[in-house]
Amino acid sequence: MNRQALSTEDRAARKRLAELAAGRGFSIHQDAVANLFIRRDGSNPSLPPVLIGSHLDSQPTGGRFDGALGTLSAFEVLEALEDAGVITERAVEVVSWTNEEGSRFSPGCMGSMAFVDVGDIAGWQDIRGVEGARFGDELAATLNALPEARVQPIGHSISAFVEVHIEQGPVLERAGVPIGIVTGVQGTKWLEITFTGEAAHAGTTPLEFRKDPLAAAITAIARLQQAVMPADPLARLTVGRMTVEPSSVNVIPSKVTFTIDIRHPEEDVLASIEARVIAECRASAEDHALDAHIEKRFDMAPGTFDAAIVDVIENACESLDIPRMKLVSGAFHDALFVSRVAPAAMIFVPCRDGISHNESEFVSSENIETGAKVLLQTALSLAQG
Ligand code: HGY
Ligand code: MN
Ligand code: MN
Ligand code: MN
Repeated sequence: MNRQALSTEDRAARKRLAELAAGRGFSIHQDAVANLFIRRDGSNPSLPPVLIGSHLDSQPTGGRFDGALGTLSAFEVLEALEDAGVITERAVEVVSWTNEEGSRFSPGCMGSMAFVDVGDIAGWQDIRGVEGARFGDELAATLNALPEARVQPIGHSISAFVEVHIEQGPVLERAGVPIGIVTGVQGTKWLEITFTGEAAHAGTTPLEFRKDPLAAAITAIARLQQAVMPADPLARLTVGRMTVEPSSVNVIPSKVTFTIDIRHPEEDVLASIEARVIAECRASAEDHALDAHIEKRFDMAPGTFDAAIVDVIENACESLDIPRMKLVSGAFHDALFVSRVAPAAMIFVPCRDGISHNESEFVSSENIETGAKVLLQTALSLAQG
């Protein structure tokens, strides 16, 4: 499904969630970057709320569960508390973070970055989406699409944050364990590289006259693919997007732009891979007599979650007699940014064959239910003062 951030489809999903919330008498609000909050009051309004949730935006060919599972499981927790007439001391709030994926507009995690004051809402306004839309216009349309969700100051105080998410990898399924308690998240860097050469005739231009940005990109990428992941099983290097101009069968391209997504659990290794990518790209550009422009599009340092929240999730699993295992997330998540302002951790559920960012993404109803039960028990523990 294609529900990219701040799109018509994303606005429709937010609208539906807001309607469900209104139907249960929960209050809703949004902030300046359209993070959407749904609140069920507690008995002591002076206490900062417990925050649970995830994101609704998706990849161009994303699955139904990445993000949405965590957001709807969190909403289900509010409904379960309401149905059971449970009064928690702290309010419990559900959040849907804006633009976690970063696919249409980079960086990713814009909502949670802005919430913890490491974003740049003003600086993001003129960012263009891959299809050309302006971020500021799409953000305004998204805010205006939910007039019932008043815009309130960003970054309100919370006591803790817990996010349920599909693992997006094979570990839990292979281990036959229904719950992952996420202790940390590996680091991520996104680079966008543009090589500019000279369009020329494919048939008449000999090698020594060519300024071919695609040849340079292929050379650099081949060298990196042969060097980085084979040398380090923990390293991840992905070229996810490439545009070629003018993209004609018989024209030597004038310009090529491509993205490189780098991941590693160790910050210094992540930095050394980034340096290697930059060096290879610059060397290949020089070899092909080209201009290279390299931009950092996302930079999320690896991090660990709060041990106390990990313990609360562990205790929740224990009380529910649910097998669990601890693991570090290979995917980045809003929870890691949120952990800068409040104790946070995550609950993973297995997804079939570990496949995600793919429309065949699948989670069994049993695993969905188990994840929501652990989230409910965790939220209850955190919300009782
Ligand atoms: O790319 C990620 O790690 C996340 O799934 N958006
Ligand atoms: Mn996600
Ligand atoms: Mn994702
Ligand atoms: Mn996430």
